[in-house]
Amino acid sequence: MKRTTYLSLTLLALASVFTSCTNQGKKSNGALTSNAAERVYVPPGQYDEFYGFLSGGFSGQLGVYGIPSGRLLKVVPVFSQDPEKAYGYNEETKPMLNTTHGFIPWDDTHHPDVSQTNGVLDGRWIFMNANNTPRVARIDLTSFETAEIMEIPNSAGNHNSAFVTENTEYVVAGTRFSVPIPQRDMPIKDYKGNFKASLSFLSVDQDNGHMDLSFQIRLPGFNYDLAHPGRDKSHGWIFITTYNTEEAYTLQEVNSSQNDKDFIAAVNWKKAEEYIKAGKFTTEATEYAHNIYNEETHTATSTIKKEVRVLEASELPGLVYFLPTPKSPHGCDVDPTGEYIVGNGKLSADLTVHSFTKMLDAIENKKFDGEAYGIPILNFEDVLGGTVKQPGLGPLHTEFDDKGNAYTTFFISSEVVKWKVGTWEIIDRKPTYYSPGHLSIPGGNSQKPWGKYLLAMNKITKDRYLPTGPELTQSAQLYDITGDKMVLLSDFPTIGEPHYASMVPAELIQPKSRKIYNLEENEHAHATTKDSDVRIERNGKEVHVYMTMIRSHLNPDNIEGIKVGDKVYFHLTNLEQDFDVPHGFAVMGAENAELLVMPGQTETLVWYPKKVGVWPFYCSDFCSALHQEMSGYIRVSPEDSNIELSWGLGD
Ligand code: K7E
Ligand code: CUA
Repeated sequence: MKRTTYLSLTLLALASVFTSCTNQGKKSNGALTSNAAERVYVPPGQYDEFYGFLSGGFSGQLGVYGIPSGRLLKVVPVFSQDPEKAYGYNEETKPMLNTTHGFIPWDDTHHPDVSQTNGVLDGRWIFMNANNTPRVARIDLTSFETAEIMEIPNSAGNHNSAFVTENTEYVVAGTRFSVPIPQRDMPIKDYKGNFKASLSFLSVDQDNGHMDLSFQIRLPGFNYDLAHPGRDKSHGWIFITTYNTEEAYTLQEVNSSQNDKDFIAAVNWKKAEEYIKAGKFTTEATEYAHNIYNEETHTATSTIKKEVRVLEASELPGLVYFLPTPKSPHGCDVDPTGEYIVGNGKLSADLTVHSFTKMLDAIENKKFDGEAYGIPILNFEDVLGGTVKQPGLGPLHTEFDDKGNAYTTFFISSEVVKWKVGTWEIIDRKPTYYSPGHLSIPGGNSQKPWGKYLLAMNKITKDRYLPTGPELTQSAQLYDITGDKMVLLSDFPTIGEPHYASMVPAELIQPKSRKIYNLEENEHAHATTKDSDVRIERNGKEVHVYMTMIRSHLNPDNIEGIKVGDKVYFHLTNLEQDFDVPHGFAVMGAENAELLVMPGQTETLVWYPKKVGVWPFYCSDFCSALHQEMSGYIRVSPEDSNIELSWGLGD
């Protein structure tokens, strides 16, 4: 009792310190209330209410945070190598990073999106885009591991990605840059009419999550920025912002901002399915990698696929329509009812909201205002659902709560603005520190938002954190949105640059979280599931060490007969069948990474002995009281020595 009182007093004191610091000289903001600290405080030993999945931007990874505390729980390696977990370094996961450009160990990732059932987040998988070398990843939310990566052909700058339809029928991925398709050597100045864009539909197997590139839609050579699928009444459509409808290829900051309106492309993917069924596609030769991690073999494979089905938008009526939208729109967001499509025109004074019902009517009654490359442009006035007047400067993204409100970030005026869907009136505005990109509400891009928290992800954080040299951390800010007015609760630093985030109630994921890999189900080609199978095999200069790990020894722990110039494969199997007992493996002079082997799992590290000597190896994860004893020696002899292979554990 006494302790509780002391604690809350401390928190109150802390909170008031925060308040006075943050609001220095700008008291009127009043964003941070006195009990903010309590509202984000998760006491030791207790769990957060939500998982927050924040893209790592140029780190290529996915950050997993507890919300509301902002505590970092895990960095899931996705598109970048990670020496902490040996992802992309061990033999098993290297194929995950294979592409038709070779092994690509880095990317830039922006948009995580959680799988849905009936328009509601279901917590099975999370999909995420690689911007630079176009790919889409699927992360399994039982293991929190990257389970699959699909390269996207005929795409360049896979920014407009990865967006999940209402029953996870498809993950949709659009190109940002238009390019020659197929790629060829041609003058850049011949861009107009010759460069093209692709919108890819990856179907998802509902049993195992496996993706398949079902088809692509070929579109005019604009830039396609962001998208959201329709939901409920607009299910079957996807809406995509375009910019650079000028088709400029140089000094884009000027030349792509000429047109008063660009477009939101409304794509009818149910219609696309009909066209596919009716055989209205062409099968084009191309190349893309499809990489899958198998949980039984603990090993990934990479397969190069060779063709894709293509639907030509300009030749297939009813497939695509353009909704004029001012002015270089960035975010494209659909409200929970599926009726309203919000276009966030970066250079526009107002927010433009299109009506899905009006759009259908305009299509039906051919209320067109010309066409672009054979695609009808709908009449602006006839599809306009409403306008939010002068809400702020530089709108980027919008999300929704469960009470009919929308929240939009403004990059230039550095704020989140809350407005009412349908009446378009502004209800509240709160500053962010500073320059937010995306914002996220749990389920805020689905039919069912959990309108409790809003997370704004900020690009600039000068003066918010202790300086760390020229590079400052990027940051997320959490707001309580249960009341009429938003309440700023906390700041927390993030890995890389968070663009979008998906937040999911913990109860949808926590009960299904994997604890171990069953040793009996370990189908790894080089698994050693019992100590009697421990051995070393030489095949010319290749040496395979079949080693086990259990508290607190590595078996074998003495190895002799290795020679300079050998290629040594350490195949490590963790024999533990207990939650939270990984073992690590490190050997002196390793060029790659340590291994971090989960209970029941097998992983392989390749080691090139270059120097004669006796070199230690050890477990790199503090696993027990005798962790420091979990080690051994490997003797390396000259290349021409004739010392026999031998190994052992104890005498
Ligand atoms: Cu606005 Cu890449 Cu979604 Cu960043 S994007 S902010
Ligand atoms: Cu095993 Cu430390």
